[in-house]
Amino acid sequence: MNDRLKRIAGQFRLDGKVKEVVSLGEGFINDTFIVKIDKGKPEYILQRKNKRVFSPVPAMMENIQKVCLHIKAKVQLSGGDPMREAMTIIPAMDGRLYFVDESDEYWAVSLFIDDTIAYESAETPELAYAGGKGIGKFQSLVSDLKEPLTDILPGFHNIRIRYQQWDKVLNKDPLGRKASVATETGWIEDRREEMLKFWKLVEDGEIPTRVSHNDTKINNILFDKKGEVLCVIDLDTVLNSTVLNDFGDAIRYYTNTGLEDDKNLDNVSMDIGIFKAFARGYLEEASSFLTKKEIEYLAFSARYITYEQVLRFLMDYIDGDNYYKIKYEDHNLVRTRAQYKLLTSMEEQFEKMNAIIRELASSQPK
Ligand code: GN1
Ligand code: MG
Repeated sequence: MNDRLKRIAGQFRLDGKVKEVVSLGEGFINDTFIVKIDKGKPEYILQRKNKRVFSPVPAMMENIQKVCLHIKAKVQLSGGDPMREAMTIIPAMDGRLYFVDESDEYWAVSLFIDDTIAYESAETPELAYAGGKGIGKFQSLVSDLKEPLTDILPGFHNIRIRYQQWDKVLNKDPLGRKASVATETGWIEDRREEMLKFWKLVEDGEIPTRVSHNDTKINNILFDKKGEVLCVIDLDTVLNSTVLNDFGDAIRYYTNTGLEDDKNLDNVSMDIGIFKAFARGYLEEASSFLTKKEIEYLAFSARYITYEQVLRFLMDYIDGDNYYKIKYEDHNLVRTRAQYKLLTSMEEQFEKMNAIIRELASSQPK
């Protein structure tokens, strides 16, 4: 395997000869490696892109490149370091942004940004505040990127399309698991109407469509040693959608007092202090371009994305675990229940969340 990985890494325009390829991280979708070269630095990130999820991969790489070049140009203008504050995609020998191997698998390489910290959870309000600023700044940097991105993930955070997938999977019930998850299925059905009502605002343009990241968990951000956000990474899901997805997904991840797949549901709840800290950082950067409607729905977006995540995990469980990597048989069901617990905690604290957003938004300079 390692020789194969070294051979694949060697297909890219690296600044040296490949010495070693080491596995990295725990992504649910792609496989990620670090590439070391003989003279030491720089190092590179090599990823096998999941072509079942991202289709077509070349269009995804074009999207990523557009976003990276746009950010680099702006960082340069403001006197920052474009090699550290934006991702750098390394092309293959033939100039393409990806390489297809003999098994028809897609690979891509980017520069590894060193001297940074990636966190798995937001343990302190300070970190959540910095993360909020980072996501707000990212959105503000791409807010004037006018070229449309290709929709390589139709319906990614679009609940209307999710329901189509859901209805199909439930009808098919390939492993006969549906009967055993009637309670969990009820959680989804009970909220169908309110979720569609929210999504209609996006469909009708009352909530605008902008460039958004769509996968804002904390480990998709690199922090510098001072604790500030240096660079937002994992751009596979950059799309034209609502930026509320980014806020909501970050809240889902940052505020969880337990794990995404916690077996002990007592561990899982939404930490309102972390919510407030993230929202404060976010609004400091984003309130200048957000509309009133977007601000009004910020708190709800956390419920929306968490709900969608419950649906996605449960749908994958019923479908026979085809989408998310799992570590044990019921993993997707455990994830479903843990995310549902988080959702109910958000529902219970919803009035407080809205009050915090109103207070923070009203104290921002206009
Ligand atoms: C996936 O690949 P990763 O781990 O960053 C997923 C997200 C989910 C997340 C659940 C393309 O993200 O949408 O929220 O798992 N990415 C894709 O933790 O489906
Ligand atoms: Mg990731």
